[in-house]
Amino acid sequence: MKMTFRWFGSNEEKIQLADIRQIPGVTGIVGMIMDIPAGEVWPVDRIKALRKEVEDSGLTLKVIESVNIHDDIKIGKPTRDKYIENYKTTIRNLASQGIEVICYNFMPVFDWLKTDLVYHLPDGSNTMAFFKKDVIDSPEELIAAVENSSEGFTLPGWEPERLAQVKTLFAEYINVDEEKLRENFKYFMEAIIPTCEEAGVKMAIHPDDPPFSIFNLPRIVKNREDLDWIVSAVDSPSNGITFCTGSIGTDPNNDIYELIATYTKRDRIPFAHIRNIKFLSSEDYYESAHLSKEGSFDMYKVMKAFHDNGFSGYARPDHGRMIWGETGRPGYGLYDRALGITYLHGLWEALEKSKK
Ligand code: DNO
Ligand code: MN
Repeated sequence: MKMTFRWFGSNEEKIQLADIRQIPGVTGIVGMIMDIPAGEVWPVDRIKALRKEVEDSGLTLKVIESVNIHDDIKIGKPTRDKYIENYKTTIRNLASQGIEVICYNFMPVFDWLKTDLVYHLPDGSNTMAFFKKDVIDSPEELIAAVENSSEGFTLPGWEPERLAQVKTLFAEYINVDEEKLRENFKYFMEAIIPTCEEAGVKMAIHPDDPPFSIFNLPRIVKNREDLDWIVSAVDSPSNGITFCTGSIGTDPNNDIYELIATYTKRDRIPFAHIRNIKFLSSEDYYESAHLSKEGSFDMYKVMKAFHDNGFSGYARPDHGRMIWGETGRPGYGLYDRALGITYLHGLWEALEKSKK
């Protein structure tokens, strides 16, 4: 297991590489170039500059999260071929700078969704939460619910100025059901996987968050059946999964320990997001601290499933709470993620030593 920390860039957040460098056991950054729109080529000089900045601070840059997929690819429009060519160029450019893993998702229109970005816990910290009743009939109602409970923060991608665009996109998905979305996924993967193999890059799909359909949009990364289909759609080690416990595990029917064991054994997890959640009902939950006793997952079993099946990929603690008065991008504070890392390392060390 190689422990990493997600970083959005020096212009994007207060946390600096020098801070991350001081978290014990962290060797690398999960990086991103925020201002390149989905569909455009990532230029080599931009990647090189990011790499240099990260390496100068004593860390490595081996994982990118995310190179987002243009909606025309997911919808299957004729323009998709141009975007696929751009994606291939981006893969080659990233590989030329030593990148090994590209995390991405295949969710139509928008990325992850929570209904509360600032949910207060009794200990004085706050975290993100999901209440199914707030994902009502329309995007507008959802936005209102989020605004109400999030103290000025907005869901990324749902900013008011983007709403008109979001609505047009919804209309474009009208004829895209799950079958069609799968077909479009396969078309995309068949086109890019040979490039990945050649360049030595692994694609790692992030599960849908939450793992069910919202506003009638199709979703194809929700459960074991979906994951099985995905890894077989193009049978290559370059077609992998970002195993995110806190997304796929929010459906209580998904046995995360089993799933981790299965896909680790099959060598299809180049990247893992490891965190805990606390169920408030079978569908509502908040993102708890990482410890088993703070949430609903058995984190020892999670780490054991990775460990005992030979996990050697990159991992990050995923989201954390906001603690000790920290403010900023919800889920991405420094302190609670650092605490989470230390705990995950503790579990890992115990697993390593008890094996001998
Ligand atoms: C949330 C993240 C996601 C993830 C994308 C991957 O914080 O886990 O935004 O980066 O879904 O493409
Ligand atoms: Mn995740």
